[in-house]
Amino acid sequence: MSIFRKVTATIALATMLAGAATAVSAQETLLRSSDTHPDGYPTVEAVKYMGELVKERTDGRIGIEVYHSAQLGEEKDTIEQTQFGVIDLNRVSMGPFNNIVEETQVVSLPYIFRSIDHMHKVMDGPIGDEILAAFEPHDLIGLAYYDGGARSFYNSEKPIKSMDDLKGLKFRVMQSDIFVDMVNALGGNATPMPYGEVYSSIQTGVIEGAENNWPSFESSKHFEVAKHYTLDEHLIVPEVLVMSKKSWEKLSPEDQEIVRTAAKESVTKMRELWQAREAESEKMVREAGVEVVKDIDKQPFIDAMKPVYEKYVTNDKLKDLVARIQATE
Ligand code: BDP
Repeated sequence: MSIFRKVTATIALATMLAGAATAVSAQETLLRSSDTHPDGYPTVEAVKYMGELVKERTDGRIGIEVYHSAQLGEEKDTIEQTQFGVIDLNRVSMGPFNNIVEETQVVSLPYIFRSIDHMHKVMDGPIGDEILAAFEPHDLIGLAYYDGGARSFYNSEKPIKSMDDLKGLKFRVMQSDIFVDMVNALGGNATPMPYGEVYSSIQTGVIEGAENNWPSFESSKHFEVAKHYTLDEHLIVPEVLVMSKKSWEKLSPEDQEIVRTAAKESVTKMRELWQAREAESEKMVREAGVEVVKDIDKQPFIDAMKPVYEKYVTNDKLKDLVARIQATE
């Protein structure tokens, strides 16, 4: 987006929202929350649930309205809007934060987590808290982490049974340099682009594929145009719920506490919804005739990531984080 279009979009959005955290009545504050996913998706439902908790605990003074289905824009743009205070809350993958909050890079490294359990242990503990705190100098308050499963490659051309099969195929990645280098190191060609453009780009052959978890592969309908899915599980990237620091500072310390606690409590709900949705999405996608390659030797993929780690894990802070994540049992 050009600067001009971006500024125009920001003004348009600001006008549409008539100022974030609008005072609906003398007493009521409505926080606007953005999500790229459709209504009913676990992240959308979890933030709605958080909203119910907040409303109950503030006797209706504060509410949350979730703008799902990318109504407020694509992630990269909504992140900026959240930093500006035009959007109050935003549920996003950690990936698009990589070029803003350096610490998010470590949890976006391919194969950094050995399993979902390993990811939970790290993110639920002191390392997770440290990374949440790292958002604040960037005008954002990190509230809680949600699950994003494991991401794997899908494409329209052929089943991928080894790294060799990725050669020459063009894959869309989220807008972060790490993912570009990741795909290139595996022998494919990476094209960063907004999520909303992926379906038509595969359909028209601009790219051959992308990568994502079961629920996103299903809800985005990418499975209709990419019939080959290989469970190489190269990324387990947590998702994060952030609040605009500007909106946060408008709340009293008591209300901040209520919002933070409700966000943390919505995590359990999210994980339940996520597990159920993963199973449903897998069933739906398999029934639609997608060919799934499940048994793939991941070791060559893991080995190929060495240059990616070397390129991104450069300073002591990041080296220390990576070492501590790897040492977490
Ligand atoms: C999904 C994430 C979402 C990202 C999307 C993507 O939940 O935040 O926008 O992937 O690939 O899994 O862009």
